[in-house]
Amino acid sequence: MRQYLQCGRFGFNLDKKAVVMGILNVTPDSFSDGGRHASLEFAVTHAEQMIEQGVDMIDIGGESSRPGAPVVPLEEELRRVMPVIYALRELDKPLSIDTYKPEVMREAVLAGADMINDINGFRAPGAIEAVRDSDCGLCLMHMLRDPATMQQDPHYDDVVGEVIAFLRSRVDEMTAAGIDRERICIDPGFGFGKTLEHNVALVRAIGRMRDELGLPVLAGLSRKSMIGALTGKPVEQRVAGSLAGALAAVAHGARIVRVHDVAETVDALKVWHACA
Ligand code: 7PM
Repeated sequence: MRQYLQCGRFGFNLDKKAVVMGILNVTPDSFSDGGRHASLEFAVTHAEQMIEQGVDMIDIGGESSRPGAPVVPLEEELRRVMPVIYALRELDKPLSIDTYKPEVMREAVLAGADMINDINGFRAPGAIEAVRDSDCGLCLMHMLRDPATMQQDPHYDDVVGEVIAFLRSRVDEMTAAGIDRERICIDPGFGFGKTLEHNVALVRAIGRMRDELGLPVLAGLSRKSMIGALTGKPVEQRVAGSLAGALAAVAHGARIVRVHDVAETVDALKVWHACA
């Protein structure tokens, strides 16, 4: 199976190696807030640092999807995200926008975003239409219910089968709308309505997911509670655990890893690919 992902101005050949998506949070709680100007400066500096460290694409997120976190109003999300897209566009790195709001998708695509990363799998009314007529990449993630309720005693009869079935139905709806498969990658959504056991089963099933849907898999394990549960470490001490998670995902067939710790992940993948 050939693994390629069309991402706006860029195209990724994923046959031989995995690529690193660096997380850029532009939520005001991700730094000590000194106002909008300071937060834009902070985001640009962080992005430049990730580029120096060898990041392959930058994932810009303006809404925290933490379970129970307050929903960010549309206008506020646009105020956070749009200046960052404009500021980073000239850096010539693929820009992904982490949003489930169709209006943000539309604005981001107009501003030249290369990828839309939707934790909601483009289920919002108008989401598919918002991205259909562009050539941006699309990350389609599985989430159980919604961020407010997803971690309330998540249950599956067959977690792998159900996640694959969900992703298949979303891919089918998007391709039926005329979207090219080359634009789509899939993501089991680690931590989004999953217990530790569910997450582990899904890491082990990445190869099956890729083969059954014939699409590249993105894995986001970085600093998540799964890493905390396995190591007993708080979030600021999860770098080594997250690296092991990223390598395990790649060993199982993931081709995009979404991470906070770009320098460490880039090094780990260089060694991994040389020895794999
Ligand atoms: C609070 C809770 C803050 C959870 C942030 C998060 C993914 C994603 C996120 C993922 C894709 C985090 C998450 N996770 N997009 N966005 N895949 N495609 O830990 O796993 O980064 S937000």
